[in-house]
Amino acid sequence: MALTQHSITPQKIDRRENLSYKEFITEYATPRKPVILSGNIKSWSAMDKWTPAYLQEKYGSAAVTIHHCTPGDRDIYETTLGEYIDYYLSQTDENAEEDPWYCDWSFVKNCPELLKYYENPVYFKENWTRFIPKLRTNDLRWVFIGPKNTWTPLHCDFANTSAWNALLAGEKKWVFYSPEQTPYMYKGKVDAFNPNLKEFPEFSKSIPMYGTQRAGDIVYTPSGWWHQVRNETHTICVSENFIDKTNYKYSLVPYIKQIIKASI
Ligand SMILES: O=C(O)CCC(=O)C(=O)O
Ligand SMILES: [Fe+2]
Repeated sequence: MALTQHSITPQKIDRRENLSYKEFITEYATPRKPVILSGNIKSWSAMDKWTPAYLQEKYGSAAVTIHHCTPGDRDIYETTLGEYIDYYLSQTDENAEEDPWYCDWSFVKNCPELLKYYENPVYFKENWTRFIPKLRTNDLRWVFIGPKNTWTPLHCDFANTSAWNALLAGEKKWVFYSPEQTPYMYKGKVDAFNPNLKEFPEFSKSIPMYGTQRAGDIVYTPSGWWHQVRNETHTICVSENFIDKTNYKYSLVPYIKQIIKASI
Protein backbone atom coordinates (compact mmCIF):
# COMPACT_ATOMS: atom_id res chain seq x y z
CA MET A 1 0.00 0.00 0.00
CA ALA A 2 1.30 3.44 -0.87
CA LEU A 3 2.20 5.58 2.11
CA THR A 4 0.01 8.60 2.62
CA GLN A 5 1.02 11.60 4.61
CA HIS A 6 -1.55 10.62 7.26
CA SER A 7 0.26 7.37 8.01
CA ILE A 8 3.25 9.33 9.31
CA THR A 9 3.02 10.91 12.76
CA PRO A 10 3.66 14.64 12.43
CA GLN A 11 5.99 16.30 14.91
CA LYS A 12 5.36 19.46 16.89
CA ILE A 13 7.72 22.42 16.90
CA ASP A 14 9.07 22.87 20.47
CA ARG A 15 7.75 25.95 22.28
CA ARG A 16 10.17 27.37 24.88
CA GLU A 17 9.78 30.34 27.17
CA ASN A 18 12.64 32.62 28.31
CA LEU A 19 15.31 30.22 27.03
CA SER A 20 18.85 31.16 28.04
CA TYR A 21 21.42 31.85 25.31
CA LYS A 22 23.33 28.70 26.27
CA GLU A 23 20.21 26.51 26.13
CA PHE A 24 19.33 27.93 22.72
CA ILE A 25 22.80 27.20 21.34
CA THR A 26 23.05 23.65 22.69
CA GLU A 27 19.44 22.52 22.21
CA TYR A 28 18.50 24.28 18.95
CA ALA A 29 21.21 26.19 17.06
CA THR A 30 23.95 23.54 17.16
CA PRO A 31 21.71 20.54 16.32
CA ARG A 32 19.80 22.72 13.79
CA LYS A 33 16.30 22.27 15.24
CA PRO A 34 13.39 24.72 14.77
CA VAL A 35 11.84 26.25 17.89
CA ILE A 36 9.17 28.77 18.85
CA LEU A 37 10.65 31.18 21.40
CA SER A 38 8.28 33.07 23.64
CA GLY A 39 8.78 35.79 26.22
CA ASN A 40 11.62 37.55 24.40
CA ILE A 41 10.13 40.61 22.73
CA LYS A 42 7.75 41.99 25.37
CA SER A 43 9.89 45.12 25.75
CA TRP A 44 10.01 45.97 22.04
CA SER A 45 8.30 49.28 21.29
CA ALA A 46 7.43 47.78 17.88
CA MET A 47 4.95 45.52 19.76
CA ASP A 48 2.68 48.50 20.53
CA LYS A 49 3.75 51.01 17.91
CA TRP A 50 3.66 49.08 14.63
CA THR A 51 -0.09 49.18 14.11
CA PRO A 52 -1.34 49.46 10.51
CA ALA A 53 -2.51 53.05 11.18
CA TYR A 54 0.85 54.13 12.61
CA LEU A 55 2.92 52.51 9.85
CA GLN A 56 0.63 54.01 7.22
CA GLU A 57 0.83 57.49 8.68
CA LYS A 58 4.59 57.56 9.23
CA TYR A 59 5.88 55.41 6.36
CA GLY A 60 3.00 55.47 3.85
CA SER A 61 5.20 56.59 0.95
CA ALA A 62 7.78 53.79 1.40
CA ALA A 63 8.19 51.42 -1.57
CA VAL A 64 7.20 47.81 -0.83
CA THR A 65 6.96 44.58 -2.84
CA ILE A 66 3.70 42.67 -3.01
CA HIS A 67 3.11 39.05 -4.10
CA HIS A 68 -0.10 37.48 -5.27
CA CYS A 69 -0.72 34.37 -3.10
CA THR A 70 -1.46 31.91 -5.90
CA PRO A 71 0.00 28.42 -6.26
CA GLY A 72 2.95 28.21 -8.68
CA ASP A 73 4.64 31.33 -10.03
CA ARG A 74 3.54 34.42 -8.16
CA ASP A 75 3.04 37.89 -9.64
CA ILE A 76 5.26 40.50 -8.01
CA TYR A 77 4.53 44.24 -8.01
CA GLU A 78 5.88 47.36 -6.39
CA THR A 79 3.53 49.66 -4.54
CA THR A 80 3.63 51.99 -1.55
CA LEU A 81 3.09 50.87 2.03
CA GLY A 82 0.19 53.33 2.33
CA GLU A 83 -1.68 51.78 -0.61
CA TYR A 84 -0.99 48.28 0.61
CA ILE A 85 -2.29 49.06 4.10
CA ASP A 86 -5.55 50.36 2.58
CA TYR A 87 -5.87 46.97 0.87
CA TYR A 88 -4.87 45.03 4.03
CA LEU A 89 -7.55 46.77 6.08
CA SER A 90 -10.15 46.21 3.35
CA GLN A 91 -9.75 42.41 3.66
CA THR A 92 -12.37 41.42 6.21
CA ASP A 93 -13.90 37.96 6.78
CA GLU A 94 -16.92 38.95 4.69
CA ASN A 95 -14.86 40.59 2.01
CA ALA A 96 -11.70 38.45 1.74
CA GLU A 97 -10.06 37.66 -1.61
CA GLU A 98 -9.38 33.99 -2.24
CA ASP A 99 -5.84 34.70 -3.47
CA PRO A 100 -4.83 37.73 -1.40
CA TRP A 101 -1.74 39.93 -1.79
CA TYR A 102 1.17 39.59 0.63
CA CYS A 103 3.61 42.43 1.31
CA ASP A 104 7.31 42.20 2.05
CA TRP A 105 9.12 45.37 2.91
CA SER A 106 12.91 45.47 2.85
CA PHE A 107 12.70 48.43 5.20
CA VAL A 108 16.32 49.11 6.14
CA LYS A 109 17.12 50.87 2.84
CA ASN A 110 14.29 53.40 2.96
CA CYS A 111 13.32 53.55 6.67
CA PRO A 112 16.38 52.60 8.79
CA GLU A 113 14.87 54.43 11.78
CA LEU A 114 12.52 51.45 12.20
CA LEU A 115 15.50 49.57 13.65
CA LYS A 116 15.06 51.69 16.78
CA TYR A 117 11.75 49.99 17.59
CA TYR A 118 13.31 46.62 18.40
CA GLU A 119 16.49 44.98 19.56
CA ASN A 120 17.79 41.69 18.18
CA PRO A 121 17.01 38.89 20.64
CA VAL A 122 20.02 37.67 22.63
CA TYR A 123 20.32 34.50 20.49
CA PHE A 124 20.71 36.47 17.27
CA LYS A 125 23.20 39.26 18.00
CA GLU A 126 25.77 38.29 15.36
CA ASN A 127 25.17 38.47 11.65
CA TRP A 128 28.19 37.84 9.46
CA THR A 129 26.21 38.66 6.29
CA ARG A 130 27.05 42.32 7.09
CA PHE A 131 30.66 41.55 6.12
CA ILE A 132 29.84 39.83 2.82
CA PRO A 133 29.47 42.49 0.11
CA LYS A 134 26.81 40.72 -1.99
CA LEU A 135 24.68 39.78 1.02
CA ARG A 136 25.17 43.15 2.66
CA THR A 137 23.72 45.02 -0.32
CA ASN A 138 20.57 42.86 -0.24
CA ASP A 139 19.85 43.70 3.39
CA LEU A 140 18.32 40.55 4.85
CA ARG A 141 15.76 42.17 7.17
CA TRP A 142 12.10 42.42 6.24
CA VAL A 143 8.72 43.41 7.60
CA PHE A 144 5.95 41.12 6.30
CA ILE A 145 2.36 42.34 6.37
CA GLY A 146 -0.52 40.19 5.19
CA PRO A 147 -4.23 39.61 5.72
CA LYS A 148 -5.72 36.24 6.67
CA ASN A 149 -4.93 33.47 4.13
CA THR A 150 -1.76 35.03 2.78
CA TRP A 151 1.06 32.50 2.70
CA THR A 152 4.70 31.92 1.90
CA PRO A 153 5.25 28.83 -0.27
CA LEU A 154 7.48 25.88 0.65
CA HIS A 155 11.12 26.97 0.43
CA CYS A 156 14.57 26.90 1.97
CA ASP A 157 16.05 30.30 2.81
CA PHE A 158 18.53 32.09 0.55
CA ALA A 159 22.12 30.79 0.60
CA ASN A 160 21.24 28.38 3.43
CA THR A 161 21.04 31.25 5.89
CA SER A 162 19.12 30.73 9.15
CA ALA A 163 16.35 33.14 10.12
CA TRP A 164 14.33 34.47 13.00
CA ASN A 165 10.79 35.78 12.54
CA ALA A 166 9.11 37.79 15.33
CA LEU A 167 5.34 38.14 15.20
CA LEU A 168 3.97 41.49 16.40
CA ALA A 169 0.31 40.86 15.65
CA GLY A 170 -1.90 37.93 14.61
CA GLU A 171 -1.24 34.20 14.19
CA LYS A 172 0.82 32.15 11.73
CA LYS A 173 0.85 28.44 11.06
CA TRP A 174 4.26 26.93 10.22
CA VAL A 175 5.33 23.59 8.83
CA PHE A 176 9.00 22.51 8.68
CA TYR A 177 10.83 19.64 6.94
CA SER A 178 14.42 18.76 7.86
CA PRO A 179 17.25 19.17 5.30
CA GLU A 180 17.52 15.36 4.78
CA GLN A 181 14.00 15.42 3.29
CA THR A 182 15.03 17.59 0.34
CA PRO A 183 14.49 14.67 -2.11
CA TYR A 184 10.76 14.68 -1.21
CA MET A 185 10.30 18.46 -1.52
CA TYR A 186 10.04 18.78 -5.35
CA LYS A 187 12.06 22.01 -5.17
CA GLY A 188 9.20 23.59 -3.20
CA LYS A 189 6.50 23.09 -5.85
CA VAL A 190 4.23 21.26 -3.37
CA ASP A 191 1.61 23.03 -1.27
CA ALA A 192 2.65 21.45 2.05
CA PHE A 193 -0.69 22.30 3.74
CA ASN A 194 -2.69 20.67 0.96
CA PRO A 195 -0.34 18.41 -1.02
CA ASN A 196 -1.36 16.92 -4.33
CA LEU A 197 0.08 13.45 -3.79
CA LYS A 198 -0.81 12.28 -7.31
CA GLU A 199 1.44 14.97 -8.76
CA PHE A 200 4.05 14.77 -5.96
CA PRO A 201 3.96 11.16 -4.68
CA GLU A 202 7.34 11.21 -2.90
CA PHE A 203 6.06 14.01 -0.67
CA SER A 204 4.02 11.38 1.19
CA LYS A 205 7.28 10.08 2.70
CA SER A 206 8.07 13.40 4.37
CA ILE A 207 7.64 14.02 8.11
CA PRO A 208 6.14 17.43 8.83
CA MET A 209 6.79 19.46 11.99
CA TYR A 210 3.90 21.84 12.73
CA GLY A 211 3.51 24.81 15.04
CA THR A 212 1.46 27.93 15.68
CA GLN A 213 3.18 31.27 16.18
CA ARG A 214 1.25 33.89 18.18
CA ALA A 215 1.89 37.58 18.71
CA GLY A 216 5.03 37.89 20.83
CA ASP A 217 6.59 34.62 19.58
CA ILE A 218 9.77 34.23 17.54
CA VAL A 219 10.16 31.30 15.14
CA TYR A 220 13.73 30.12 14.55
CA THR A 221 14.36 28.58 11.13
CA PRO A 222 17.68 26.69 11.08
CA SER A 223 19.86 26.60 7.98
CA GLY A 224 18.64 24.18 5.31
CA TRP A 225 15.16 23.48 6.76
CA TRP A 226 12.23 23.68 4.34
CA HIS A 227 9.22 25.63 5.56
CA GLN A 228 5.81 26.92 4.49
CA VAL A 229 3.90 29.59 6.41
CA ARG A 230 0.24 30.65 6.40
CA ASN A 231 -1.29 33.69 8.06
CA GLU A 232 -4.36 32.51 9.99
CA THR A 233 -5.33 36.14 10.75
CA HIS A 234 -4.04 39.56 9.70
CA THR A 235 -0.36 39.61 10.69
CA ILE A 236 2.66 41.91 10.98
CA CYS A 237 6.11 40.44 11.61
CA VAL A 238 9.77 41.34 11.32
CA SER A 239 12.43 38.87 10.24
CA GLU A 240 16.16 38.64 9.69
CA ASN A 241 18.26 36.07 7.85
CA PHE A 242 21.71 35.50 9.25
CA ILE A 243 25.00 33.66 9.17
CA ASP A 244 26.88 33.18 12.45
CA LYS A 245 29.17 30.70 14.16
CA THR A 246 26.36 28.15 14.47
CA ASN A 247 25.57 27.84 10.76
CA TYR A 248 28.53 29.12 8.69
CA LYS A 249 29.56 25.62 7.70
CA TYR A 250 26.20 25.03 6.02
CA SER A 251 25.82 28.54 4.54
CA LEU A 252 29.01 30.58 4.19
CA VAL A 253 31.40 27.73 3.32
CA PRO A 254 29.32 26.37 0.37
CA TYR A 255 28.63 29.98 -0.72
CA ILE A 256 32.36 30.82 -0.89
CA LYS A 257 33.15 27.50 -2.60
CA GLN A 258 30.55 28.36 -5.26
CA ILE A 259 32.12 31.81 -5.86
CA ILE A 260 35.60 30.28 -6.15
CA LYS A 261 34.34 27.61 -8.56
CA ALA A 262 32.63 30.23 -10.76
CA SER A 263 35.81 32.32 -10.93
CA ILE A 264 38.20 29.53 -12.13
O1 LIG B 1 5.48 34.50 5.67
C1 LIG B 1 6.31 34.44 6.58
O2 LIG B 1 6.17 35.01 7.66
C2 LIG B 1 7.58 33.63 6.39
C3 LIG B 1 8.59 34.26 5.52
C4 LIG B 1 9.76 33.40 5.18
O3 LIG B 1 9.83 32.25 5.47
C5 LIG B 1 10.88 33.98 4.46
O4 LIG B 1 10.84 35.15 4.11
O5 LIG B 1 11.87 33.28 4.21
FE1 LIG C 1 11.80 31.46 4.83
